[in-house]
Amino acid sequence: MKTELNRIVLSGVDSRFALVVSRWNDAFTSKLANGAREALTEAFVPDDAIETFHVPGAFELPLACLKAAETGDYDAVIALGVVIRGDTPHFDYVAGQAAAGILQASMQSGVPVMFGVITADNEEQVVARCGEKADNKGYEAALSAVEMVNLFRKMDAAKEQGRGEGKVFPHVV
Ligand code: INI
Repeated sequence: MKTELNRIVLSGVDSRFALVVSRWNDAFTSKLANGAREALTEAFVPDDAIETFHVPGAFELPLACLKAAETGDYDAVIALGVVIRGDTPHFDYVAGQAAAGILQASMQSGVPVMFGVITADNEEQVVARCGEKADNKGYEAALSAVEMVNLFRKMDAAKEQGRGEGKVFPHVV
């Protein structure tokens, strides 16, 4: 089942985002980047609040994401890549390390780093995930990035106000 998108009103106002895009399978990753930009634009993020960086392949995404996150210039980082099983016998290494490294970049920096990487058995599956809006993994990752930024703002605000003994949603038991 697909992630339910647009389930809440998201605002990316006053937030900055970094897109880290793999050049491997560029014909597809460029579509992911376009999808991500579209989602950010719809969340009221101006163009000049979106920075794009390119890396050679998905394996290089984690380090570049960590570096971007550690600048402190971005509220969230969005990693975009495409790894196709048919292309390489080391698919599992590239895809697995990209996923693990992206999570590590997030945990290490404390900045949300989104996993906008398509891992697929063949090109047909990739095409299906590079489409429009909810059918575009970049669009989905960017919406999730905005959601995380909103959540962190809410958590920070609640902490500052000392509400609910540290609970973000004091009404939730
Ligand atoms: N990188 C990808 O992003 N996708 C792939 O499908 C892929 N294949 O098939 O090998 C790929 N390999 C390159 C890898 O990400 C590194 O750039 C390379 O190994 C240099 O470190």
